[in-house]
Amino acid sequence: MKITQAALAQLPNSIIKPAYDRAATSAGIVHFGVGGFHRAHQAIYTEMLLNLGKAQTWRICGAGVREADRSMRDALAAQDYLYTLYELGDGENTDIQTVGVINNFLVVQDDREELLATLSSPSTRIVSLTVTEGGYFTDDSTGQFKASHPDVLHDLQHPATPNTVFGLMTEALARRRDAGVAPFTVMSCDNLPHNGDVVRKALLSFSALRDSDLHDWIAENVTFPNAMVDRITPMTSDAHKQQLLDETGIEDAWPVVAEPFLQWVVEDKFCNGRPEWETVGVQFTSDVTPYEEMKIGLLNGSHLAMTYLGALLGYEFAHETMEDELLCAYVRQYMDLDVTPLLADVPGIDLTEYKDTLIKRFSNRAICDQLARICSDGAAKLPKFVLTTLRGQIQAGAPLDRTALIVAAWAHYLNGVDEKGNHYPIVDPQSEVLKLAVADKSALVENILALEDVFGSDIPKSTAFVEAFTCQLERLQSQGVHATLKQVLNL
Ligand code: CS2
Repeated sequence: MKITQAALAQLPNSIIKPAYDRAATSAGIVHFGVGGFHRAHQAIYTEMLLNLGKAQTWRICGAGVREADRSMRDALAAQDYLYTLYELGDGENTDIQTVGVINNFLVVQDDREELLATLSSPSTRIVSLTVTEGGYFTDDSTGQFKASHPDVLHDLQHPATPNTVFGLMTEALARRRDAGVAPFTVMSCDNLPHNGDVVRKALLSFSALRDSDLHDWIAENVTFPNAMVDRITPMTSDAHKQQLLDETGIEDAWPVVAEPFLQWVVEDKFCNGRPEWETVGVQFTSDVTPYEEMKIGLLNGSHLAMTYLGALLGYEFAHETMEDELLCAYVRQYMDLDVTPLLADVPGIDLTEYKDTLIKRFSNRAICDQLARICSDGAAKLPKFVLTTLRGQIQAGAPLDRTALIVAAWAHYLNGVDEKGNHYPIVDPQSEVLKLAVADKSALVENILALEDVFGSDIPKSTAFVEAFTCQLERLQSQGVHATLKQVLNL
């Protein structure tokens, strides 16, 4: 059965459905980047509230600026913006839910004026974003806004017909200010350390280049809460869709698959109101830093620790890396010996338990989380997920071999062929530059470390790191993954 508003009543009772009248509710959030993660996380928290009869004015209007967003828009529009959340846990009670929180979807290429009007409307009180780690036009090595990026230049030259998220938000905020309408909160839900500060810096940099008065108004009136977000959400594969159809009879063009676990810790800094998300388990705090450092360092860092080595071994899914004893032991040592010593106390969290839960979550066989997904965009992920840990270790004079192995595994992975001789694509906006950097084996170390927007200018200056990196890379090249792991584990 295809899911649509009309079909809702015929869905089996085992499926959770919107418990509210969709027609009697309206949107208060515009969200840029409606991918799997948003639909399994912020959208679900908001749907839970709607199901409790709350948040009636806080439904979500999807927004897109990329070509790829059109396909999600088309899939959802054909289903009255309904979609299925397909939870998959190992032996846990899992839910299948039809989600009604999205009420519209606008992509800039087709609906620019309507999108600007929605962003400018007093009813829009939060603009949220999951535009990926690389979507903030920020140079990772300096933290500076990439003001000379062609898309930024386009939007500065055409302020009333922008294409980027920052051009759109700035134009909408200008219209709000001129009309005496209160601004919206800008809330990043991307996996970035201090994501609120990052989006603030990008928006203020952009608006300063456009109009200094507008910049000052935004700086004074708009808030940018930092947030820690967490839920493992694989790419929806054809196998997932088929499994859903076989299990439930539901035919969904783009369901979202996720693990049962979900967590969101947000700073309570909303300049124009917010849904009562605390009612459904969201934790509000005045400082999200210890939570995000824990989550990004331990979860996302470990993901990178397992993924490049796992891909080199020819594994396809995250759980297979946990079934590999050497790889699993290495990931746990990385968490315990490298990341944990650098973490501050996290209020209310027992780190040992947290790490045990992570291993369990990574071992979930039911979701089939693709290593290809985790491997993608390495050049943007490494600096945020691993190099912060590395910098802390360099400063502390700690041993660097395990962390250096993550970087070496990435560099070796960029050759595009695993230990079984199978070729795979390098999915990264910078793939051409990266492939070039590893093309000449004799200059590989220098060429990789010369990628300044990944490593900055400080990391290549650490002789301890360069030595550790070179050693791990040589072992991977000459002895392979398992032999390298044995040595790093002192076995
Ligand atoms: C992953 C994340 O993309 C990645 O590299 O580490 O998407 C991860 O699954 C989520 O952050 C979990 O919350």
